[in-house]
Amino acid sequence: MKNVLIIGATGQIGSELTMKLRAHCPGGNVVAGYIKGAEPKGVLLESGPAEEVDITNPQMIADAVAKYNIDTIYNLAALLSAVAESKPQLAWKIGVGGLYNCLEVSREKGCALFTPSSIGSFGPSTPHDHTPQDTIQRPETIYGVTKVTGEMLSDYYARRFGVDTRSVRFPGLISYVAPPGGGTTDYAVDIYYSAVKGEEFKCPLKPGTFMDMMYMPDALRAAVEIMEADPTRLKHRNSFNIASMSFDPEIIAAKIKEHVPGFKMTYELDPLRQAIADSWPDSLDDSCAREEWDWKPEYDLERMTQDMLVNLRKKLL
Ligand code: AKB
Repeated sequence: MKNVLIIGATGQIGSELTMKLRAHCPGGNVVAGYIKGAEPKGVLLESGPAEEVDITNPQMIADAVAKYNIDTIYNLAALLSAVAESKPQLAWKIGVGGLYNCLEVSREKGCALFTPSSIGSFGPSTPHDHTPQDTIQRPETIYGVTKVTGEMLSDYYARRFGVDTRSVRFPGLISYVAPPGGGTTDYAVDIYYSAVKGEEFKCPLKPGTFMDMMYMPDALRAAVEIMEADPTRLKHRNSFNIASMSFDPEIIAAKIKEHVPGFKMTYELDPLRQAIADSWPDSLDDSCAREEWDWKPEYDLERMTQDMLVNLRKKLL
């Protein structure tokens, strides 16, 4: 991977992945693809090229690929699970229509393509504990439907046309850099902001709601490592379970309290997010990723909490 196009480069994952890849691919072009109204700023803008690339416009993708001789596309455009429920048509247009555009450009120009899937690709009939790599995927959200469709379409393009499509199923991602927007797992980011600002946190999910979560540095490393993995070892492509920690609101609140003794959490449930979270796995089995490309997380809840608190204090206080 040398010349990379990141579609959705100013979002929660994209803003950090762009910077990581710019450091990782010296001498290459790592292009920050953005949409109108979400232009890159600051170091993201100054450290490399940027192009307007609307994923629903295949010509814009093809033009950026041709202009920078792109060999790898990271397709990070998506509406997250909760917001997608209020705009299902747009979620499909971006999640599936946008992916189709990326696949077609990749087929024509010979690009490798990364498109994240999610724990949201599973549903209530999936085994909830240690969810296997290959299992029932009958999600009940439009987000999940786009993710399962995306996994299957990406595998089809790999089989049928030889497009090098690869993917991981991201858990809820936690970071102090760019906030998520409209996800079911967002509470696990918001809780740290409240703790550092000295505010009481109103948790939208009830105690006992377990979900997989991951610290952003591990997620970024997974996104790079899967694209650089030895293809002869890959039995799966779209998409690998990856995991590092699973907790419920009580566990993360107790961990924060160890570091911020005055921290207080109360509950103000969001029925939509609760229903989505209840339909998702409690914990994933990531043994295939470990076996096929040596995936291994570096952050557990304690290490992540220390790092989040140190960096959020620098950012907010
Ligand atoms: C969401 O909550 O929608 C995302 C996800 C787990 O895919 N963070």
